[in-house]
Amino acid sequence: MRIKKYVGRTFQEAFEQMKNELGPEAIILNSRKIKNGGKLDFWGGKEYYEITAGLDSVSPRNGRLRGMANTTESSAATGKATYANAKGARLDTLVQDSPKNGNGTRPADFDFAAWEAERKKILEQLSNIVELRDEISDIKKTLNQVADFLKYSRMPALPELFKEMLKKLVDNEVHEDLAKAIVQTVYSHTHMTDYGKREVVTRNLLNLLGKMIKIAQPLDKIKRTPYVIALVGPTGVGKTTTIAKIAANLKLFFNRRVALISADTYRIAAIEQLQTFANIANIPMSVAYSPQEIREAIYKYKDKEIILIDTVGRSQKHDQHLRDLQKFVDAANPDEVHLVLSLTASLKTMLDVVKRFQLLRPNRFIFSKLDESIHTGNIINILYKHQLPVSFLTTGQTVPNDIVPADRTLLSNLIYKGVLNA
Ligand SMILES: Nc1nc2c(ncn2[C@@H]2O[C@H](COP(=O)(O)OP(=O)(O)OP(=O)(O)O)[C@@H](O)[C@H]2O)c(=O)[nH]1
Ligand SMILES: [Mg+2]
Repeated sequence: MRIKKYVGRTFQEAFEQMKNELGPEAIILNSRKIKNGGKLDFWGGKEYYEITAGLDSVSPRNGRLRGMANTTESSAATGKATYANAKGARLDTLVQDSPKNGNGTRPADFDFAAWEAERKKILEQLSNIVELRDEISDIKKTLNQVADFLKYSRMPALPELFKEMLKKLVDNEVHEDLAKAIVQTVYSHTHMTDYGKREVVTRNLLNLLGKMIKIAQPLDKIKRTPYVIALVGPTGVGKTTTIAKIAANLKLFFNRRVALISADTYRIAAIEQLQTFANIANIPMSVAYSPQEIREAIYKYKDKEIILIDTVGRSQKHDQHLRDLQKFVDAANPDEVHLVLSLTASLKTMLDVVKRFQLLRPNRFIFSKLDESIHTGNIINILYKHQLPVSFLTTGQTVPNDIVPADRTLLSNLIYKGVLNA
């Protein structure tokens, strides 16, 4: 196939050139409107139209083509040709001279004026389509530029590694505004000569994330006894399982005297669940059916070092349920209240839970179900808004193994890379 470009001040002008040179077999491969035409700007910054046309073979009629300058050869099997054919861009009817009889004369009744008018109309329509398409593509371009501007407005010309870092944080669901602020801070704390050093840049980021996170004092280091800890949170986030894991670890690995209280009188299965574990691990356990019974149970375990209280899971949407739960927690007067947040929940849900559970005055976070989570960036989203220390992460259903005490390095890696050990 021979391909050539035609340029005109109007679509029609370019089209006429094409028609004259290539004749009725021509196929329009592409057409566009060009503004401020760069190197080709011989019309002084005005718009012009460009038609890229192709011709399958050289016929006697358009034999001129052979000697044409700027004509390029290309395979007939190119995607463009297929595109053109598929679009039905064959313009025989337009390019043709007016219909003729076999002897080369026009039929007597042929209305040349009407034929010319029709031909002109089609050309105008074609020209309008090209304009419209260009306008849409201009709008698209502008929209993309606006979106990019909004995204990166406060971070012009960031070095590549920082842009990559921003993308990775956002991919891991760190809120975009927060991710930008983080990257900006890392950027301003990185020496210019280190902008291209991945190791240095990553270390600076992990250090910053580490500084944004508070870590709870490890429970095995607790001195004041009995130390009372309650776990609260929405239904099914893993409170009871986590209590069992904490209790087992404190007893088995740190040889601490531990006791359990179940205040989940709403679900009989919950009591059984914890009781079964307590029996196996040989840990004393009491059930409290009222706030008063919680006080009694704590008194009963006054010689223990750590008392862990399991509470009923409550939807953050039920104010009355939360107020009932508050009475139990207040009665226990706990040293620590750990709010368990499942990492499988959306940021919106997690933030709503944190807000509603303020009633119970939590002073620690436990992030559960890390193994099922796909957006660990939410950890920093939460911690940035609510500056509570993190005590544990839970990583599966197995008691007592699937729990990890919070740690700065581990959490920073998790937020940035989405994995525990990287
Ligand atoms: N994948 C995964 N599942 C977990 C984890 N922790 C708990 N689970 C599971 O989540 C489900 C609910 O756990 P529970 O410990 O009963 O949750 P809860 O918060 O006490 O639930 P309620 O008392 O009903 O509010 C169980 O199937 C657990 O095995 C975890 O870290 N990862
Ligand atoms: Mg439970």
